[in-house]
Amino acid sequence: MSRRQLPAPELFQAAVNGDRSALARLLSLIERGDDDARTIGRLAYPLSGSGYTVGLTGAPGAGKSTLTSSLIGHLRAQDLEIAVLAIDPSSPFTGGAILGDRVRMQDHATDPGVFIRSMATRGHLGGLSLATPEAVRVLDAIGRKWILVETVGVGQVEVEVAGKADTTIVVVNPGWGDSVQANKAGLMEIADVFVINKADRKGVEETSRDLMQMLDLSDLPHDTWRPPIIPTTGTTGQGVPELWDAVLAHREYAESSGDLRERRAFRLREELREIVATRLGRRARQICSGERWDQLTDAVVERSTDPWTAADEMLAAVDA
Ligand SMILES: Nc1nc2c(ncn2[C@@H]2O[C@H](COP(=O)(O)OP(=O)(O)O)[C@@H](O)[C@H]2O)c(=O)[nH]1
Ligand SMILES: [Mg+2]
Repeated sequence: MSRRQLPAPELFQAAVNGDRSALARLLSLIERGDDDARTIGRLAYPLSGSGYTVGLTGAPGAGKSTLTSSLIGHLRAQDLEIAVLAIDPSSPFTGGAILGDRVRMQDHATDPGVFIRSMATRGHLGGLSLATPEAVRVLDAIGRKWILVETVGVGQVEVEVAGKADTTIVVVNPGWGDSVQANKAGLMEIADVFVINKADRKGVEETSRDLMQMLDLSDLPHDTWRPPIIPTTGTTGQGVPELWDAVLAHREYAESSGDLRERRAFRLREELREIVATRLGRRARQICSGERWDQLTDAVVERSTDPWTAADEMLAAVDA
């Protein structure tokens, strides 16, 4: 049997044993989101929990992929094994942006200590918010201690996906104050660490001041953790060690304050709610078709019943 046809549990075992192509296949199944994804989710959950996720988010072109690549270099120099997920909700699998990321990350392509994967879910954002934590969990379950997740922080849903990391880095550029591409309020809310990337350009100090002002004005509980602001130049790696130190400091804070445990619990509750909602949605689509459905809609159209009574009847069949 070729690997392509291996059942999900065998693929999972192969991935746990270090088979990278099995891992890639698992992530494709998760992306697809059908029964296999659920099987994988059940297998991965008990083995997960020791990995730590670091999210990088920000407007397109802010330099997230470039920074990620620099971070990989920094972490590999310390012999840390990492996985990188690049999430792009808008690009199809072979899209230009993803290809660009692959090319940029090619330096690390042959390093067994690094696993890089782009994910997209064909414009279905609900799917993405379920697929992302599941993919992270698989990488965690196979033993990656650091999982970097790059997401484009443009709209509300994307920012929500981005905010699901243990530590979230928000990447901005000098002059961010003038840009309208990013969901600024949302990004402010999820930032644990700010990066002003492209610090080789002018305007770093103004942007830093703007950010500090925004932090001062926001009513977030920054008395416990105030996001540091780190200038970086992704293309040269300048500032990357400082960025990583800030991530480590946030991790330490999150672990010792109980914030991490609280965040993870909150995330799991949200995820569970979403799983239930997704399943109910699917069930709703199933029952809103077929013979009984046709009869009831006809009855409503002919005014022999009203929509509310008809809905009660449909739902009675589900509850039973
Ligand atoms: N001048 C300058 N350009 C950068 C820097 N970091 C990234 N870039 C460039 O900005 C462009 C977008 O970078 P990319 O990493 O693809 O951004 P992403 O869309 O946020 O992932 C690329 O052409 C990079 O080479 C930097 O620190 N300084
Ligand atoms: Mg990118």
